[in-house]
Amino acid sequence: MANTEQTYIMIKPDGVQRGLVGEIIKRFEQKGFTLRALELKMVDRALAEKHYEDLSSKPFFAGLVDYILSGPVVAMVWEGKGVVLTGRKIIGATNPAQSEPGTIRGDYAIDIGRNIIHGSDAVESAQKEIALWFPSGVAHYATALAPWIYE
Ligand code: 3AN
Repeated sequence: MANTEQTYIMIKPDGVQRGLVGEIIKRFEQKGFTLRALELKMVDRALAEKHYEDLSSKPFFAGLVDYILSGPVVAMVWEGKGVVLTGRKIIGATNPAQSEPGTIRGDYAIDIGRNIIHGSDAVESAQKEIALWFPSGVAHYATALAPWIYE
């Protein structure tokens, strides 16, 4: 069902260290999306390299992996109609210099290599990333939100 589309959102170490966890969660919550999973964790190198494997040939890959390992991340699953695409809009363009004000990166980041947050770029990659970061699955808890969000 479209209302149960899910995406993988991760607050990177800079976002955690800068105290932006609450602000980021607030934006997804207030939009009307549902939080389905959340974990604060240190990432191991194998997981970081797997997550970014499509970028492994890029010159910035080693630095990107070290950055993700540099402190705890907040791994989350968010759910709702169109959450993958809308989540990307809430986050803003990859390079904060091109992110619009009002987006997370547009409001809080300057450098592409310290851009605070990750969001899956397609439904298919979201499913892969959720399975990678939450291998034991995502529990389903009832929420009273749906009748107030969807017609
Ligand atoms: P997005 O995170 O918006 O999906 P991707 O998948 O192209 O963007 O890049 C993944 C991550 O790699 C970015 N969030 C950023 O931290 C890093 N990155 C991308 N391009 C560069 C670059 N030119 N220099 C340094 N880091 C980069």
